[in-house]
Order: sequence, then C-alpha cells, then structure tokens
Amino acid sequence: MIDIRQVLIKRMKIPKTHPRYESLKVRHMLVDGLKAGYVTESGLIAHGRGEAFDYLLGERTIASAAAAEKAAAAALLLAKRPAISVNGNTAALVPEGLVALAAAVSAKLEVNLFYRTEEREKLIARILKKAGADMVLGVGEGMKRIPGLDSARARADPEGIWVSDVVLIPLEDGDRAEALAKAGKVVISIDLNPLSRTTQIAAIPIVDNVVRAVPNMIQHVEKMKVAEKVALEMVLDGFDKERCLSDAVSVVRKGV
Ligand code: PTJ
Repeated sequence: MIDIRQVLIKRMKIPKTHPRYESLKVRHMLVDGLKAGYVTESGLIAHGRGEAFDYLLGERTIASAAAAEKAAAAALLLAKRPAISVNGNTAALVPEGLVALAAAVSAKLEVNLFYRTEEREKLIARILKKAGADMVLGVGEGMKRIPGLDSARARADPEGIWVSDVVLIPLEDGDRAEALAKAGKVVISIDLNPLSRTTQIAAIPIVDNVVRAVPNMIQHVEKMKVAEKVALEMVLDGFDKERCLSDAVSVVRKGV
C-alpha cells in the first residue's frame, strides 16, 4: 500500500538532513489539508502561533507537559463516556494517533469545527475512517447545542460530546473550552500557548505540540490500562495544574 505521507515528503523535496525537516514536514501536512479542503487558512495562522510557542519551549515535551499527558491518560481511562474533539488541523496532523487513542480508551471521536461546513465535516470523517475509525460523530444534522456558545462550535453530538464526562479538545478556542467546563465536563486541552484561555480553563492543560502529545498519551494509556482504578485516581490526584502552568510559562520565559 502507498504511504501517502512518504509520497508527500518526497514531493516536498526537502532533504531529511535539513535541520528544520520535522517542522517543515508538519507545515506541509497542513498545506496539503488546505489544498484538499479540510484545513482552513486560519488553521495555518493558528499553526504559526503554535510553532512560535513550540520554538520557545525547545520543541520538546517539557516535564510538566509529560505529567499532564499522564494525568490526561488516567482521566480518559477513568471516564465513563470519554470523547475526543477533532478539527481541521488535528485531522491533518495526527489522524492515526487520534483514532488509536480513541480506541485505546473507548472514546467517541467527534468532528467539531469553528469554520463549519458540512463538506469539511464529511472530509474529516473520511480521513478518520481511512485512519481506522469505525464511527465518527458530529457530522450533519441532529446535533444538540452547548449552552452559552453562539459559534458553530456549540454543536455537540447527542451520542458523543453532549453526554461525555471527560472531553479532549486539541487546538480549541477559549469560549468552547469554558462552555464545556461550565457544562460539567472534565476538559483536557492540548495547546502550545500556556497563556491561552483554553489552557487556563482546562482541568488538565497539556502544553505540548499535538504531534508529540497524542503519541505520548497513547504510551501512557498502554502502560496504565491494566492499572487498578485506585492507582489511576492517585495519578490524577497527584496532578498539580497550577504548578504545571507556572512551569510552562517559566520555560517559555527563561528556557528552563
Ligand atoms: O478546523 P477549524 O474550523 O475548527 O479551525 C481550527 C482552528 C485551529 C483554526 C481554530 O480552532 C482556531 O482558530 O484556533 P485558535 O483559537 O487560533 O487556537 C489555536 C491554538 O492552538 C493556539 O493557541 C495555538 O498556539 C495552538 N496550536 C497551534 N498549533 C498547535 C497548537 N497547539 C498544539 N499543537 C499544535 N500543533
């Protein structure tokens, strides 16, 4: 079978020895998503902001982000009805990872878009299915609306985010993060900006690049899936959000 990523990388004509190879490869995944119609122009701008923070964080998973990823894995394993929200950028960057994470914690995968069109929803659902998803929620009509939100992001599938107790929201806007938290859900964010409203609001904020965070979370889930409930609760109780955020801000400011 043809590996589309390898085809794209060859087409980029960027030598693997290039010092910015990984970063350029990620950019091209988004540009390809834009050309295919499921990433938006704003998605590219949002990525640029993320890249700037990633640069300041040293383009690595800092210790406090690793702790948040472990706590998030525990929260997802403990959840009764976990859900994972997918937008254009994350569909372009980590489709297989999101599908694998959802399968590992029995979470629902739900498309949720800020710049919503039904065509984009369908394209993203198709990508997730190609990556191995059995079921993708959030597409088309029949959605509920999360109170307090005017944008298309208020949409919530009655079988997914609407009834979820724990929800993972990678690259999210602050309004929806706040509305989900107000609706009583445990919000896990992935956002490279430690100062964003989403990061500040989330119960478990992961300040890391989604391309690293998702595989790291899968590893934690694999290690902890046989753990007793009480052991998972201890991981969760041991997570200190304020310390995690002050550590991330300190790394951005001072590099350590
Ligand atoms: O596909 P849609 O229509 O739902 O639109 C998606 C975007 C990303 C355009 C939309 O959600 C948006 O406008 O997001 P914001 O409000 O710009 O927030 C994006 C946040 O994600 C910013 O704080 C960025 O720093 C952060 N970010 C960008 N790229 C990454 C990232 N965080 C983690 N990993 C990344 N690769």
